[in-house]
Amino acid sequence: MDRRAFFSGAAMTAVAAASVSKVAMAALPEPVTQAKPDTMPPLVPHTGRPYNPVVTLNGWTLPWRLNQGVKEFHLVAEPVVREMTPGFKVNMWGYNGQSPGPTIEVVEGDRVRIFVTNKLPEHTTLHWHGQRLPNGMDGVGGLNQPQIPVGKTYVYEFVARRPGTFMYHPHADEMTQMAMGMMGLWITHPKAKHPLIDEVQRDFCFLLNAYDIDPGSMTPRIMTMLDFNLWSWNSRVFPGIDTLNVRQGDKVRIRIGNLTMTNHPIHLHGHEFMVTGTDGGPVPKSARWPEVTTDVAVGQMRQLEFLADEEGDWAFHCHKSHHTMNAMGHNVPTMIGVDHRGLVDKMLKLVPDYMAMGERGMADMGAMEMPIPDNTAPMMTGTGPYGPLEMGGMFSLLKVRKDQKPGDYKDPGNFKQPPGTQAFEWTGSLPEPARFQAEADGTSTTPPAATVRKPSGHTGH
Ligand SMILES: [Cu+2]
Repeated sequence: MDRRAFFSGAAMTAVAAASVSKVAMAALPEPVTQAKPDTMPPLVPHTGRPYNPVVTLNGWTLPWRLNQGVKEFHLVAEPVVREMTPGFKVNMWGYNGQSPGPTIEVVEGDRVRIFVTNKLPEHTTLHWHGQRLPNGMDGVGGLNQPQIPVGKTYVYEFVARRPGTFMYHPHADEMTQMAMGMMGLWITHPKAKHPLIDEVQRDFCFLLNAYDIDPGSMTPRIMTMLDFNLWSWNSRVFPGIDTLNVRQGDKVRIRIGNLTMTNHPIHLHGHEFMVTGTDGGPVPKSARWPEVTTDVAVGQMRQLEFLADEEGDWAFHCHKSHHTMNAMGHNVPTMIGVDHRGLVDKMLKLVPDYMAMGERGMADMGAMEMPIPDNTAPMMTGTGPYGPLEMGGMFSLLKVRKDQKPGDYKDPGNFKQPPGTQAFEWTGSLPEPARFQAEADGTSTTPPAATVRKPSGHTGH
């Protein structure tokens, strides 16, 4: 085994496996793991109070066992390999086989016990973002509890006191552990009809996260503060993010938590939504207004709700244009308008692979899919029915279909626009451009430059 492979994974696995004995694990709820990056169907509750379960994009919900009225879960913090998009695998840290960890779903009033086993190469804790709980259960290592040493299992116990969308993440060496992908979602469903929580047909959730991974490498750089190059939803980038597939007329809820280092204005096409909740709880009806974009700031959760009444394939993405791209260099000069003629031949003598790029904009990149190192994602990629989408990162689709069956989350394929409802090429004559009429006639009503009186009493303009 070469040195690099030894340090990249094998050593960590060996340490972890040796340090948690089988006997110690036997009395705990069986740790369930999941390696597939697909969106798993909702986990319909088999015990306890019923509720309408959520669907975690490219994720899953952790099963529990009911032990004398207490819902018991078992999270295992461990190194994982996450496929961010087909062809691109990353060494991350996560829970139960994946980053993010599985979603935990409970009901308001549930007594909950979570076993947390540490199979990382360093200590960790778990913090339950947004929960009302006893101070000693809040999970800030060194403050509320000792750190969970390597190989040990700690138990957290509390009552899920208020309904809402929450998150979990370590509060121990946070910079490293969150940069490596340690996080998950927590949903507390209301125990009865709630005046501020509507019933919905589809309830999706995902976390916003970001990584800095050099093209061709497999492990995130953990010291990065600003210049991340992979902007992901549940540690997946477009085209690896599953689409949100709904039936026309469904009431849809999407819960989005942000555990990156910057804000993300999340934008939905074709519909307007209301923000019906935050990690502080449901928003009073009088404080809601319609939006098509809502900013999800760092450490926040936003819960969007809308009626999916327009058929089609609607883009759904972060509105920061650099967040809908995959790994790239940022030190490329803008070449728009630069005349490359003659330059290519000269450059080819010096640099055999030289390629002129960007003189007409960067759209050529979408179609070119230029050669890239193994194990990364093209900067602009994905193909739709009409050509390259020129997207990456935080981008997916809301697919609204008349014939999507209730409870069916399968991708219905591309939307076929009905005849006469799609933008088309104009082939008639084009009129000559004319100056704006008032300006051309000299009948402009623009007032003459104003005279400004300066404080000193002098006039100027
Ligand atoms: Cu963004």
